[in-house]
Amino acid sequence: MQQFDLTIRHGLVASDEAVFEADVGIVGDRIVEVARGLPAGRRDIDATGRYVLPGGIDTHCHVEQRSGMGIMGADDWYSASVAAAYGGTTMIVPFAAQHRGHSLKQVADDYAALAAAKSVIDYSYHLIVSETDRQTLQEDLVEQIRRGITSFKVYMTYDQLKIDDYQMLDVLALAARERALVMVHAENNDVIRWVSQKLLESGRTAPKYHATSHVALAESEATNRVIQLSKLFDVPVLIVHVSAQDALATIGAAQRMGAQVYGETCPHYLLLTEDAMDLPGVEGAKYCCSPPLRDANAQEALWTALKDGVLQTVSSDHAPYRFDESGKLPHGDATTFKQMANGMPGLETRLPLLFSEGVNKGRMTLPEFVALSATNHARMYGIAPRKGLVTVGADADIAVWDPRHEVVLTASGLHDRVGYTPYEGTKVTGWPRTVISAGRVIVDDGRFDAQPGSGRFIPRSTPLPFQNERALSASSRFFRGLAEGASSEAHATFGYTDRKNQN
Ligand code: DUC
Ligand code: ZN
Ligand code: ZN
Repeated sequence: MQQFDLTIRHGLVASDEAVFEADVGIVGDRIVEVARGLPAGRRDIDATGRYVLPGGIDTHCHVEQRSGMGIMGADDWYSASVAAAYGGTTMIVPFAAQHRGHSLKQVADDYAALAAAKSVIDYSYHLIVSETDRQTLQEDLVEQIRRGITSFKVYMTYDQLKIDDYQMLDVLALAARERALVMVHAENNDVIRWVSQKLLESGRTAPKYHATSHVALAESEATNRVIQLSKLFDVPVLIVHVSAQDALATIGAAQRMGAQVYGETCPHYLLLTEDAMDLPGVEGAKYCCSPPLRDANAQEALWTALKDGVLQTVSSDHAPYRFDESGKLPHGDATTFKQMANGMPGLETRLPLLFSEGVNKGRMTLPEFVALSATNHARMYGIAPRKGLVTVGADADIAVWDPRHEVVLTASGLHDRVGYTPYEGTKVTGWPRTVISAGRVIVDDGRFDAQPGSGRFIPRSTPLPFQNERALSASSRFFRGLAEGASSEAHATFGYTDRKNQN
C-alpha cells in the first residue's frame, strides 16, 4: 500500500455535490487517494467532527495594487496571502492594474515579480485593462492570455479607468476570439457623476452620500448595457460585485433568454446595509465600497440568487485601505464621500462569514458553500480540475473546518494590514483550523508556517463558459468577423451579408 506524506482522516469531505465520510491521502503536492480506511501517513491529521473542504479560491481581491484614484492598498502579496490562508483560502487571484498610459506588458511583468517573491499560497492574477489601443489589446493582452492569464476586468465608471461603449466592443470582440473572460464593473459613470456633483454643490459631503450617488439604477443600467453589447458577439461576461435587486433581475432575465452572463457577489453585500455608512463624522467611510451597500431587500435577493444559480461566486473584493490619510481619509476629517478610497477588507473573513451566516444559519448547504467558495471559481476562471475540489489528482489545497468553533472578529485578531474590520465584534461559528497549501500544512490551530515566495503561479486554462461550445448565430459570426476586418466575401460565408446588415 502507498505511503502517504500526509493524511487527513475521520472527517467529512464535501464537494460541490455531496458530503461523504472519507480519508484523504496526499503525496507531495497532490491528493492521491480519497477513500475510507486509509492508513496514517507520515503526518496524520485527525479530522473527527470536522469538514474537509477544498481550500477557498478568492477570484476578486485587490493586493499591492493602486486604485483608480492612485491610492495604494496596505496589503502586499505576503500579508494578503497570509490573511487569506488564515481564513481558509488557498489561492488568490487579484489584479495587475493598467493605469492609462502604461504598458500592459510592463504592468503584468512587474506584478508577476511581486507575487513570485512574496505569496505564501498559489496564485494567479487578472488584468485590469484601461487602454484599448492596438498594442494593449492585440499584442500585450493576447500574450498574457496565452500565458495563462485568461481573464481581465474593465470598468464602466471611474474617470481614470473607464472605457466607453465603443471600447467595450473592441474588448468583447477580442475576448470572444481569445476565449478570455471579461469581468465588468458595471455602473453608469454619468449618473454617478451628475448626482455626486449636485450633492457636493448642496453641501452634502458625508460618507452616506456615497450610496446616494451610486444609486441602484446606475448599476442596473450599466449591467443591462454591457449584457446587450456582449450579445453582439455572443461572448460570455461576468458582472462582478453585484449588489442590488435591479441588477440581479437584469442578469437573471438575460440568462433566461440565453445570454452568457455570470455574476459574483461579496459578503458585505449579503451582510451589511447602507445604514452602516450613516455614522458620526467620517466613520462611515469604513463601509464605503462600489457599488455601495444596499438594504435588507437587496440582501435577501442576493442570498436567493446564490441558491438559484443566478450568481456563481462569492469573492471578498478585499480592498485594503486603511482608515487614515493613506487610504480612506486623504483629507482627514474633511474628506468628502467623493474622495474616499472605495472598498473594504475581507480576505480572511470571506469564508468564515459565508460559512457562519450561510451554512450554519441554513441559508445554503455545505455543497453550495463549496461551490460558491471554491469549485465555481476554479471552473469559471480556468483553474479546474487542478483546484476547487478534494479529489484524486487535484492539488492538495484543503481547509479542515471545525463547524462549531466560535470566533469574535476583531481587527487585531486578523492578519491583514488594514487596521479595521467592518465586522468588529461579530461572532462567527465555524472556522478553518487547519489549512493545507499544495500538501504543506501552513496554518495549524493558529500557528503559521510558510515562507514568502513559497506559493506558485498557476497558469489558467480556458474559462468554463468558453468550454461549453455552442453554435453561434449568423449575426454574432458576422460581427466577430467584422471585428477581424474580414472581407465581405468572408462575411457572406458566415451566412450574414453586408446587405442584411445595412439598417
Ligand atoms: N471596484 C472594485 O472591484 N473594488 C473596489 C472598488 C471598486 O470600485
Ligand atoms: Zn469594481
Ligand atoms: Zn474589486
